[in-house]
Amino acid sequence: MAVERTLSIIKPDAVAKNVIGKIYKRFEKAGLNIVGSRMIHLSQEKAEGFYAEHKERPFFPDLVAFMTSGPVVVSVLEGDNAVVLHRELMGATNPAEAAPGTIRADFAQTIDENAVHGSDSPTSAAREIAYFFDEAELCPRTR
Ligand code: RTP
Ligand code: MG
Repeated sequence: MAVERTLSIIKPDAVAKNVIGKIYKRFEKAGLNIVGSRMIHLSQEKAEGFYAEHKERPFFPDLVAFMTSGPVVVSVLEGDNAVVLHRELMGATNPAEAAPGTIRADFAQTIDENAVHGSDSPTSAAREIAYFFDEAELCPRTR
């Protein structure tokens, strides 16, 4: 299977609940390597740019308000089939529909505050990783 990279965001609700470590543990247990990581409090402009594909959707203002409500952890995950594997670990967008044992089932309450973001395709992943990280900041494993 192809080694891929994907962008993870641990959203403000999950950071506020102090479950960064529990979420990272799931990535590591699944064999995803964390090759970039940073905590950041998104500005309105940065959040709007990140979610630009949704800017005409009715939920966009609430989404941006939520994403700027507190700090987030942005990470680059690397591994076989990373994009799909990460989405499987996250579970469905609406936590009420997320499979048992997924991050959203266990740590999210509502569709608006759903704990994590993950790139939805390798193309999105490339854009989203470049939105937060320079290539030189990423640290692939050497051992
Ligand atoms: P994300 O981009 O955050 O990883 O989530 P996703 O792919 O599972 O869902 P997406 O369709 O990209 O939507 C982005 C975020 O917008 C909020 N949303 N609210 N009220 C609604 O119908 C609705 N739909 C989407 C969610 O917080 C979702 O994570
Ligand atoms: Mg999405």
